[in-house]
Amino acid sequence: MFKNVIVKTPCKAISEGISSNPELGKPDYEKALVQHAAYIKALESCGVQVTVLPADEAFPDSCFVEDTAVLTERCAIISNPGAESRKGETAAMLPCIEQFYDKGAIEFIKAPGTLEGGDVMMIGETLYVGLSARTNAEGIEQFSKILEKYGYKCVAVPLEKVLHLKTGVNYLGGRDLLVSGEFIDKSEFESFNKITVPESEAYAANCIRVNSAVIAPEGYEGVKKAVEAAGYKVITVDTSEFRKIDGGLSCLSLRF
Ligand code: CIR
Repeated sequence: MFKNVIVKTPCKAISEGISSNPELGKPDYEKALVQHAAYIKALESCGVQVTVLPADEAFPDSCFVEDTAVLTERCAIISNPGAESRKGETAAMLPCIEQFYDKGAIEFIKAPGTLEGGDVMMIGETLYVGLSARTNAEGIEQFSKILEKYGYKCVAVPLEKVLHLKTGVNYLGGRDLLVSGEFIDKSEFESFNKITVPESEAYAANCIRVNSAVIAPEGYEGVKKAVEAAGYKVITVDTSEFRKIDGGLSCLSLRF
């Protein structure tokens, strides 16, 4: 069960966020605010307490708080984003995390190691971490040592195409994983029950399970039906503006 969620209000500079899909256009700030507010409502309907941090104009991608930290029951790990323009986001997040964790239980990924939280998926006591364009081998090495100290296991998963691990694989509950593209056949996940997302709905592989429900992006009926058929209650929210800069549902929050 998650009790807490941290989110950050999108800033006006969101229009300058990093995008691998410039053909989708730039996010509309006003629309992003409306969608973000609906996202918070959806989270609250799942019984979590949402901490909303103010917008930070210095960092266009700063609403994607997931990338700044990995929060577990036993420790918080402050990341070191691989994207140059995002590195300063972690310092801004630290005071908030200090309100929830003892100083001694806050760890840090340090340069030359890089790691972004979007590359980390936690299933029980195992944390899968993507070796990606944003998370390097040194970052994973540091992460693994930290996790070992707290009794967690780390499994590295080399990525081939997607931005982050959770762009294409997300844990729903029990043994259920939502998988798309390169994750359909990866050996690391062969023992799971896989709900396969078709290429045409690949964006919706990034859903989040929050207590009694799965929050999914609006407009991906195939994924919604498949997740419902697996026995989950689904809540949908419109994420069109975040999608324009490669942001999904998980990226917008830290859940713990
Ligand atoms: C970036 O490229 O860093 C942002 N535009 C999108 C971050 C998405 N975060 C995530 O998947 N955890």
